[in-house]
Amino acid sequence: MKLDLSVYLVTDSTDPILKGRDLCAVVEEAVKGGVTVVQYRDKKSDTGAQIEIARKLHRITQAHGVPLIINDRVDVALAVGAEGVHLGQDDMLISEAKKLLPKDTIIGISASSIEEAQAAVAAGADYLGIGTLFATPTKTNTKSIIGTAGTQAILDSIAQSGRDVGTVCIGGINLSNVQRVLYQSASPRKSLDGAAIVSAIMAADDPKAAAAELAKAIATPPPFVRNSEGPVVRETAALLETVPHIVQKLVQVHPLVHNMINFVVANFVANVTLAIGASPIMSPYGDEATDLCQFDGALLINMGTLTSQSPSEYLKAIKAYNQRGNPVVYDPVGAGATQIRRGVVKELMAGGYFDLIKGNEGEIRQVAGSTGVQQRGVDSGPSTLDGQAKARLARDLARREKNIVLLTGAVDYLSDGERVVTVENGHELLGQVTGTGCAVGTVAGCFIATHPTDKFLAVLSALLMYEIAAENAAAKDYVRGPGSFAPAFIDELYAIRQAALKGDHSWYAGRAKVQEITV
Ligand code: 3NM
Repeated sequence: MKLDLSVYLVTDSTDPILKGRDLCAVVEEAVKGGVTVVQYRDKKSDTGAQIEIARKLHRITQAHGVPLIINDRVDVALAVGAEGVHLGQDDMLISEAKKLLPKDTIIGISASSIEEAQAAVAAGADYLGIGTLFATPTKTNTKSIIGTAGTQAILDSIAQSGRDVGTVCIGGINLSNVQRVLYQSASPRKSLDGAAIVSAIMAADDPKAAAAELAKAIATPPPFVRNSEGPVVRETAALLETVPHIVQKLVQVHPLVHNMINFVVANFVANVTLAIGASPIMSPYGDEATDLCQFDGALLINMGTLTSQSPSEYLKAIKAYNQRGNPVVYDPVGAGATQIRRGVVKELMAGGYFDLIKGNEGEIRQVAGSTGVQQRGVDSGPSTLDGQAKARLARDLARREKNIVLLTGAVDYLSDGERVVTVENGHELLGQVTGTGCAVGTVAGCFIATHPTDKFLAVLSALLMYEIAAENAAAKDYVRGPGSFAPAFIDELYAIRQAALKGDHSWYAGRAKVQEITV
């Protein structure tokens, strides 16, 4: 029988989790709810008690055809005839355990790095418990928090071994993040087989219902993937031909965009949004997202004027939009400027899915995890990367996060993890008016909400409408500098919108300066 690791329950006998209930009763409920593996993990009971509990658990798991795995204790597994053992890096060596255990015993190993994972695979592990995924109060003495990016790197490295080894991830997994975790952790060559969960089942008031909900979620892709399934235009020439039609669609759809944006630019961004034919709402209050996401618009997170409250408000809103499957755009303003912002970037990246991450070179490097990025305020600072390196940065981040990345500058780099295009439209006066960079995130969000099945095309359309309007504004003879440029720019966005509404695409003819580049 093939080992089904999909809903892997790890037990915990401590009071905060068990809350006075009987361990075996909780596990039985969880198994009835759909748990596929039970690992008995008990760091406090004596050997005799562990054997007694394991025996009871085994009767329950056997009745439901689910394997029982014993954590750490090869002797306890032997005593009760459990189907497997799970060994940490400080436990008995796998080679020693194999000598003691019957031939078909399942052996799982904890791995937190590529080296540990590769060693476990080479030693013949049947499956790996990869983690710690996210920080969790259930186990605080963990080695390192590796996130979905670290998990993905481990999966990719063990895919090379060619051995068929099972994988689950562990740490901080619950109903609200499990689908995203499985989706974002997958490498092109290997995906996780399931999720190992303690508190989200063991501490639940109704462990059976919790297990059933998790089992259902694990078996289905996240809402933001289901909502964006559809045909994608791949050829650059075909993409460019489709752009004005997407602009026309936006004007007709009139999407709502919920901005959690900085106070410096809020007014300007709201006016830009109105000018393109969309509808803005500015709300920093995370709980409002529950209602606002029902309108099927986009959410924009722009951390330009971060406060101590903003990260938790952002996370509430991101969760609501992710659950509904509506687009979320992240503009990590000043990501590398302070220690606090660097921490918030990590927190938000671990806390939700972003359909688009948009930022300047310094910001994108920080989000990608480069060390030593020091931004001066919210400016990008001098560029340290050449064109190829920028293209690679955007592509690798998009590939890792399974989303779209837009790296802005005099030349913009747009990638979906496979393709990279450069966009050279726009005007230098854009750089002289505050809010023009932030508004790109909002406008892109409106376009993704309008055309979610092809987000790359949606963001490209946003960028071209925006930057061609800027060129048109700068060309007006009454525009003498940033002051007169700003209103002229809003007028030109409005002019394109009016043309698009009539199906007039002449604003676009021959204007796009877009090139696909090979990385
Ligand atoms: N092992 P929860 S994290 C038992 O990183 C365990 O190896 C971990 O608990 C590791 O699902 C962890 O409640 C606890 O977050 C996971």
